[in-house]
Amino acid sequence: MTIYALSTGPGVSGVAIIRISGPDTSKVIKLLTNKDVPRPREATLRKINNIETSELIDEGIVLWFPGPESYTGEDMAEIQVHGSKAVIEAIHKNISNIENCRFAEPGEFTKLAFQNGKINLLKAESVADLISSETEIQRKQAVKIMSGRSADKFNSLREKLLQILSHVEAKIDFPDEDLPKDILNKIKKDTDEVLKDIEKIMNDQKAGERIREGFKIAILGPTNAGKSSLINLLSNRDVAIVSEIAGTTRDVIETHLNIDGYPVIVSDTAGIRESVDEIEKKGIKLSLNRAEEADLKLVVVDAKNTYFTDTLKDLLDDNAILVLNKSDLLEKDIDPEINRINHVLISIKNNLNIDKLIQKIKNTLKNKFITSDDILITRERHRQHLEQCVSHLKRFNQKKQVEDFDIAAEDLRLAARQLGMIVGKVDVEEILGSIFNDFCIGK
Ligand SMILES: Nc1nc2c(ncn2[C@@H]2O[C@H](COP(=O)(O)OP(=O)(O)OP(=O)(O)O)[C@@H](O)[C@H]2O)c(=O)[nH]1
Ligand SMILES: [Mg+2]
Repeated sequence: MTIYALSTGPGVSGVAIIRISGPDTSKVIKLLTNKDVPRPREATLRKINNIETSELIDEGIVLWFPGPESYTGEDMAEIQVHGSKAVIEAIHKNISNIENCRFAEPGEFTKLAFQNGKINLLKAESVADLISSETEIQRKQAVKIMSGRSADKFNSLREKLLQILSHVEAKIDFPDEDLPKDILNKIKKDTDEVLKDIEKIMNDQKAGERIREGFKIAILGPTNAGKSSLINLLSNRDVAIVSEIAGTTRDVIETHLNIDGYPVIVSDTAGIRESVDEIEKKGIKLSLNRAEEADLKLVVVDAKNTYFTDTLKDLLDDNAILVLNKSDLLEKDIDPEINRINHVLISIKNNLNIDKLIQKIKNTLKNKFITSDDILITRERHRQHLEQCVSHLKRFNQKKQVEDFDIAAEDLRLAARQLGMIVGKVDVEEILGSIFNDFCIGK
């Protein structure tokens, strides 16, 4: 099958690129241009014609990438035309009428690249991450994974396991043979090393996933404290309704922001108070759920009314910043007991100390992402394979006795397989769908 799709963004643009990949690519180009394919990888101006009527559709650049030296590994071409809906549609329609040609599925070009051994699975995922990166730190992370550092690490750990496995298998295959005495100790020591390495990789506070998905900040506190006013201020637009009526916000309101390159998802929540209203009670429950999931809690309280219920006290842990709002209304000093807690005193109304609050948020983000240089895990999928690997290795270590050796080998094999699945070194058909479905068409 030969596939085709628009690879540039939809809508009107100066230039649009249509990509074609598959065995009939050269036929497509010949039919559309009425000429032979251009020289490989040389931008060549061609007239693109309607195949049936020979009527000119547009003029553009044709690039010919004969396989296997192409992105997908197959014969490929790119047609660069004017980015008009009508031009793109006309070209698509013409290609669709050619035998064995069909519109590409989301991520199919990259999937082909992986299947044809052009890139590994981690690189394929990082292509998707780079395309969807919105902040600088996300871009940097995607490019780093793309360069292959994580793949190298996971591959080397897998190689180590396979090496240990060969020692174990030697022992199984030649049970009577006198293997060096210390071989058992070495096997144990080597697996322990791999185990420690993996546990270290996993002990990353999920920074990689946070960078990819966004750092979760929940705004919490009693009713009327100014929580919705704060989310509006941070996002620079009216995302939530603000009113002097206590209990205005009922649902969780979420907005994605970029704070100094760090991607964050801020949620405004229902004010916490004793309530008999069923809907409000549900809202408060959602608030408390958000508090649990959050990487950082902003507990907003009215500065002149700082009575803390037990629920509010519970929220103020290491992952919380206490925000005392409405400083403009403050007539006397803050309650000395509250003053002792680390806090920021602000007035959203008068725009006072907001920069200080943002600085405090930024510092927290920086501290959380401080290990960003060592990040190797960017998706839950990677973490799950590593967890599985660790549990197989632990099982293997328990069976270190000579008698258990043949079953122990299976644990090692399974552990190595899990590492292989991260990079895509083993049969991974089962996970392919879920990965490439996240892509957009034309990638
Ligand atoms: N004086 C003063 N009023 C403020 C300040 N910040 C917010 N307000 C007002 O306080 C009231 C409540 O603000 P909201 O942002 O709706 O409060 P909330 O915490 O979201 O309230 P709920 O959704 O009911 O839980 C509104 O009338 C705001 O205009 C401030 O810094 N100073
Ligand atoms: Mg509100």
